[in-house]
Amino acid sequence: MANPLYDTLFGQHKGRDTTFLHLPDGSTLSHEAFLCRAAQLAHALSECGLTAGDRVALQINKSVDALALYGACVQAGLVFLPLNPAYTPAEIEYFVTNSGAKLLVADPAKASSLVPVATSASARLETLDAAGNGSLSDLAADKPTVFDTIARDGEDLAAFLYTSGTTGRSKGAMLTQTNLLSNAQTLARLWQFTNKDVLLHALPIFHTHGLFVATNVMLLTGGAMIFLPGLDVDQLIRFMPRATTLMGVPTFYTRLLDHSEFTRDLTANMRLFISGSAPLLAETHKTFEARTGHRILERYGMTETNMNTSNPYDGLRRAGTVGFPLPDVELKITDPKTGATLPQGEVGVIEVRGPNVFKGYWQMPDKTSAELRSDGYFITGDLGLIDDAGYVQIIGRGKDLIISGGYNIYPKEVETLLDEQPNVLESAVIGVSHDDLGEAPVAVLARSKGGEPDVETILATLATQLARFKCPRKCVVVDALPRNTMGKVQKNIMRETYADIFK
Ligand code: MLC
Ligand code: AMP
Repeated sequence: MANPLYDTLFGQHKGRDTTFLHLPDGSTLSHEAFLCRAAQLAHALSECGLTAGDRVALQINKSVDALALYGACVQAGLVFLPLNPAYTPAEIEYFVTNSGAKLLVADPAKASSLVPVATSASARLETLDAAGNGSLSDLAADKPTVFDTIARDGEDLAAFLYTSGTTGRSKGAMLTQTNLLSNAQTLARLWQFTNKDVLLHALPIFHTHGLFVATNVMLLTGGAMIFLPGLDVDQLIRFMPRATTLMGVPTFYTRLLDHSEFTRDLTANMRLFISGSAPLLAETHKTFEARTGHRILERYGMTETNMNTSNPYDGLRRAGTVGFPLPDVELKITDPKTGATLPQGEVGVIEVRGPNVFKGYWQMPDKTSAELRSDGYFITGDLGLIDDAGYVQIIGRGKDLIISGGYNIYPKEVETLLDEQPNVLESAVIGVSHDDLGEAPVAVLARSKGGEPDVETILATLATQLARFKCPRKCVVVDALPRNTMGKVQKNIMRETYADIFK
């Protein structure tokens, strides 16, 4: 029976003893061994009572089993819903409840704090740690290493990735098999991946970049990954001579450039460095080329759309641009007020259409119709233009969003909590330029009449409710937030005022 995503990414490798994963301890895992583990986990998921279309939420550290669980979900027709291990139980509760996930897979160390979450969401709780131990692993241990793949078609859902909104709660972006597969096929062709490639994989696998762009392309083409738990630049340097490609957020590249052992010689075996998820400064692009002789290939994507544009593999990779629309993606720049298409060179909202564009937000028809036009164009909320040579440039964001080290922070979510704190009249959270993370959140608190906010206590309170990466790195207290004559808070003025706060 057909299951296009499973058959094309995973099933094609059945019986192949080629290396799929190189692990930091020197061990390797073949494609066949990986498929066997995924099949055992698929049996374990079935034993948990899950059937096609059910959501599986997981908040576990990056590991071989975490990746095998992705394969297991695809094979069993389940919807894969990975969550950042940095999220607090309060954040997880929303995702599990909203998605109606039937199963939550957690790290054993966090399981006790997630029991109330699972109970209130009526989800079953199983555990799995980075070493492959836990109750789900126990269930999988004695299972057969083959599993009858559940039939699915291209329109069936394969994954939910939650993305926050400028207003209200996070939205579950529903991604179909075709969304994922078409994008992997396009990228693999464009970036000329083959089974000879070895990708240095140091990204998290709960976001589009590390999960779909990196992993799906490598599965599709049969190459191998040096699979690292996270970004440790010493490790990148150690493994780089054995790799051919790297995908990273801009912080990867600025940290590499800060390392004295990152030299042209070290990159001699590399054929491609790819950057995305946040703007790569033209300066970083140029410094990188001067140091290594490689021009970083920058591309642009989103949770809702996978990848939309890419600089060319052959041809000029233009610093400060995200290249051309992918071959199967249509892109236009529109007037934010009227939706009319703007001429080349003018700044407007970037809209995209193609097989990569998601199906909508889970159980949020209003939000879906506000962002996904009936003709299939998705309104990205990014502001950009198409330059004279056809390259897309991202100029800014129409949405109030901070991207810190490739993670999205929606100021509204943080401001809502800050506004509830003692002696805070109101707050504004802004993104300020940060050498390492690109930008980082700063909170500006307006004191209430006669009161003084206790910044330290406020930050400590926030840390119990929000993932650490969302917590402001600096907090300033003022008498009043700057407002324009219409009474609207002027974040641009605050961004200027505090521009040097991290210098
Ligand atoms: C970690 N911390 C961050 C942070 N990452 N703070 C702000 N922004 C970040 N991105 C905080 C931790 O909470 C901790 O705080 C401290 O920094 C050290 O944590 P760490 O885990 O040791 O950090 P580090 O390993 O240095 O991680 C930095 C990073 C990582 C940049 C390598 O954040 C990362 O891998 N980012 C990639 C994100 C990504 O994959 N995005 C793709 C989205 S998909 P404390 O207080 O506890 O000390 C997408 C679509 C597309 O956007 O186009 O690709
Ligand atoms: P996410 O919701 O996490 O998928 O983040 C998607 C957002 O990241 C996009 O809407 C852009 O604002 C931003 N983004 C992704 N790639 C790039 C890039 N190469 N340059 C600038 N911004 C980017």
